[in-house]
Amino acid sequence: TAAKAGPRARTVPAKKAATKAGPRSTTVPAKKAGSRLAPAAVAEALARADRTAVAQPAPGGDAKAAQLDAHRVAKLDTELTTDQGIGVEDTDNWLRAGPRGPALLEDFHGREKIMRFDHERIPERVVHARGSGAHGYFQPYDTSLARYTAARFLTDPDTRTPVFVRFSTVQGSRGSTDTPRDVRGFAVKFYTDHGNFDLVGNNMPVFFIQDGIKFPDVIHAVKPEPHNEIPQAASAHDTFWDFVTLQPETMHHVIWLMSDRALPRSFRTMQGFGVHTFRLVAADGTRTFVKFHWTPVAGVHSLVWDEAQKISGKDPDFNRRDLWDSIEAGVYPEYELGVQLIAEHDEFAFDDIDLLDSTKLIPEEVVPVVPVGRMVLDRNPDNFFAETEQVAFCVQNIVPGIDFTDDPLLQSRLFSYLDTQLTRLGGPNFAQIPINRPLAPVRNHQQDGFHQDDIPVGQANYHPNSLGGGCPIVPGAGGGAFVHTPEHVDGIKERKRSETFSDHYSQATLFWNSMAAWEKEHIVAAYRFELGKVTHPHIRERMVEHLNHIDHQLAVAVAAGIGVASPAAGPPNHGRMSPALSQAGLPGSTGVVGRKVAVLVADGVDPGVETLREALTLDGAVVEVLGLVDGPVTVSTGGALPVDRAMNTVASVLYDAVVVADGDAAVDLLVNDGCAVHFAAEAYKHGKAIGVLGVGDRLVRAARLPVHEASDRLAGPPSKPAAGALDGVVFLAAGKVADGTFLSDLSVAIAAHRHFDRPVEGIAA
Ligand code: HDE
Repeated sequence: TAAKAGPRARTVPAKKAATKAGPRSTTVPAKKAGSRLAPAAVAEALARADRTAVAQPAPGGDAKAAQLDAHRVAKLDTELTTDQGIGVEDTDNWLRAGPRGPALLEDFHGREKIMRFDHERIPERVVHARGSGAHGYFQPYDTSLARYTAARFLTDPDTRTPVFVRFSTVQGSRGSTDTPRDVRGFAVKFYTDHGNFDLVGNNMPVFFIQDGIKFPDVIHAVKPEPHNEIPQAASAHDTFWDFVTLQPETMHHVIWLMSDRALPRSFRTMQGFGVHTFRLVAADGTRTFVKFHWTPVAGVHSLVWDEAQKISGKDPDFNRRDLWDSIEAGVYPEYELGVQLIAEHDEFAFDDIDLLDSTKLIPEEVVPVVPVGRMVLDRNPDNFFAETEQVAFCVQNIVPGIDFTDDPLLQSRLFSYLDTQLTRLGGPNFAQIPINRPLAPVRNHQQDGFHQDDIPVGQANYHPNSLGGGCPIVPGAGGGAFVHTPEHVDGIKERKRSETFSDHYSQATLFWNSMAAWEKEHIVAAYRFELGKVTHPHIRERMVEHLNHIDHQLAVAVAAGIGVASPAAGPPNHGRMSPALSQAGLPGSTGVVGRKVAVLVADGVDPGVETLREALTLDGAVVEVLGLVDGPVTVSTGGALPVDRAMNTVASVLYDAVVVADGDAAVDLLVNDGCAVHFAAEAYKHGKAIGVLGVGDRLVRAARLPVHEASDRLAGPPSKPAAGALDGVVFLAAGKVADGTFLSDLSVAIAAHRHFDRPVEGIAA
């Protein structure tokens, strides 16, 4: 439609655009096409050129996909050219004087090829350098938010707004691992009809600092230390803990960082938060404070720390691969957007929370999260650099119906994100990069600069003008323009923080109190691990003092692990809880969809394993059969079973559950293989569901897992009804078929994600 016309339509009238053959005319020159291209390719190139005129929604796609279409370059059926469209005779040999002679400067193709290679890198993001992106859409459920906001993309259930989302870690470099203990970025670019709205959030609802002026300090402290650039993708080092212990406002975010929230199992299984308080603005001007929440449909699930560290070696692309594979498999990551709404007159209704303080959250039990709509990620990018690397999220990108608040952290971000793109993307025209282009028309007198990709036509490049018909006309408030909400501002110019920002412990205590027993154990272990890497004793001691202000038991437990004297009783714990903060209390996954199951087999395997594989696959699980080596294994009844991978190329940490196959000969082989025994033991130690078929039980024994009265169980019912009663280990008696009760028990055990109640002391894995 005209409203969704691509940006080129604005500068080049549609009729002309077709003859100009669009941006790709350099790689697919229409004139020369006859000599170089197959007829189908020519037709395709011309059709693509046409599409540059007006972006049409692609079949089954969306308006953004159609806009990007104009920039896609297919190489199939084409011939090699230089950047100037000149055909290349030979790309394997530099032009030289004789086969053994010196290289000639004249080789324009050779020089261009090397020059382009030399300049492939751009600066990585100073934070959130490591990330993965995906396309999708957002759609509101109904019109219920219309009372609060004029933003149609939030209130019109018939409007599907294209989005691009980038998930990231914070500390590590672009090539670092996916699974450090770290905050995750959750940045969403909505390509709305009224321009781009960027909700640049994190997977934790609070932030380390209250004022943006401290951002360089907290980031310098957490990043690799300046003298030796160690450690990569880790907060477990002196400078981080030195800083946070001297800046107690960090304490709330730090306890989130020590929780399993810092180790998401998947980008599909983590929450997202806008963190700051924003405003919704209704058509009649009414303003309402709002906090944005994303809740994953697949449940909120994490890894455990031992596992996360091992994954960093076994598959540093663990989360990236999971996102990519899920989308390719059609298991689309999905999130519900929810809002907490606070009437403007209630700004000061919370005794202990200043809405402008980003180190505080509003408990969901106090202000409920109202569901607004859903976001589905259904398309992988075509090119990592062009899209995921070049996407420029800017907190300042806001659309009518939403507005900022005076949160001092938010206010600094309004400057930083625009500013950082200048260096990162090489100039002020980064909004013209295809992934950043809004779908809404862009018309103004901004001009020139590096990488100007548009050709503005006309004489008048100033406002007001008469030579250009007064255009572009300023639409004003009535014309759908963004209007800053009028607000009375009065204050003394001073560098001062509000007194209402001074409580740094009570919400850290709230978080701690709300945790399940296993979550508390993981938090204590995380503090011990991180502080155990801190070489200066006085920093460890300072941290124990802070913990004592959060909870005395917590401080005592951490102190005992890091060689610090147990502190005397601290201030009393206020005893309040917010159950919504506990992952244990959040909805989990409802089935096995997208869950990765490893099936351990060897020669002589019982054929029953095939039934199980089919049933789990049918339910949406990703089942991989692992042999001791690659290649099919023999089946006890004759024939062969294909193997997906050799066990030593993967590890239990890359799966959500393990099944041990039945078959005397096969289990003998597995029991004698250290890799297989370790596989089962490690999966058990990490709390994962384990399915044991028939004599596969012998592997569980070899791994010395404390689940044995197993043989007694086998003498009794083939498999107990409640998986929980077995701590997530589900047995099938020999000779029985792996369906019915066994299948449903195993599925329940897998969907439960982890079984942390089982005893794991002494498991060697
Ligand atoms: Fe960022 N942050 N940030 N941040 N941030 C950046 O912008 C900054 C903060 C967040 O996938 C940078 O384009 C300041 C809070 C995400 O591309 C930079 C302050 C939250 C991403 C920047 C903060 C975030 C960034 C680096 C304190 C959660 C990755 C590259 C005032 C609500 C976006 C870039 C992507 C990236 C500055 C604090 C989230 C330097 C100054 C709070 C998800 O501009």
